[in-house]
Amino acid sequence: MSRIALITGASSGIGKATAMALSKSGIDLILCGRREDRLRELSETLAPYTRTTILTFDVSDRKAVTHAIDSLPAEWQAIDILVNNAGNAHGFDSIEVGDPADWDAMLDSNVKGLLYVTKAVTPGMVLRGKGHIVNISSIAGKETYANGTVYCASKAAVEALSEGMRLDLTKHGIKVTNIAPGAVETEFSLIRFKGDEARAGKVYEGFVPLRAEDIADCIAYAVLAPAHVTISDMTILASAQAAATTVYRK
Ligand code: 8X3
Repeated sequence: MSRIALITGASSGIGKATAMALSKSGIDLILCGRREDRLRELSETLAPYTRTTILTFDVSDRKAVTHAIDSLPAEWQAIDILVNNAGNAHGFDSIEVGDPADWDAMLDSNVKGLLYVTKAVTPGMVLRGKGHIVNISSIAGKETYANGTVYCASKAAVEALSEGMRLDLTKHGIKVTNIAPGAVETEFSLIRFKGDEARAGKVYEGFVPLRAEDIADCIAYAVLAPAHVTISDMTILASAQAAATTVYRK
């Protein structure tokens, strides 16, 4: 029987690339996101490879998360793999001028949203005595950089949550993998800089950034590892990147 994976933030970037990668291994997919049109398009692209279903909700809306996941038809309820990918950076400011609305948005999706989805999915995994949770953290969860304080704090929380989930859930046969990407060229910087394309483009200038597919390959590797192997942590940097903000540009 094929496995079922639920991916949050599946409409673009790392989430979408992960859906593509897992579909090639015949894993059935629950594609979650806020943009239904994009999810439908992805579902059609994946149709030759695997079965998919769509859930439209915002991870930061606790009731909507619970309602959406509880409403899954019986054949989709036994989720084997949860990829907690939804999250973003909002704003790039020194702490004294940071916008609390940006802080709320980051903590609500990157931390609380991840928890809400985990809460909706893990009881079933515990009952079945198996499962795999993949949390998408960041190099920013391991290093704090100026102007990214709250984003970094939100990802440091993801690091702690991955560790804690592993402590709580290993006894139930559930694996936990923490994935920490460096500079990946997606909509990430465009959202961080609120649509300023020139500023976002500069982040990836003069070196070859990671592609969403590079991270998806790592996620697929962790998910497809043999039953007795847990990939607990992976940090993936662009080759020109020595640390979060140390990038050698040409
Ligand atoms: C994104 C990576 O280094 O731009 O999570 O903060 S970084």
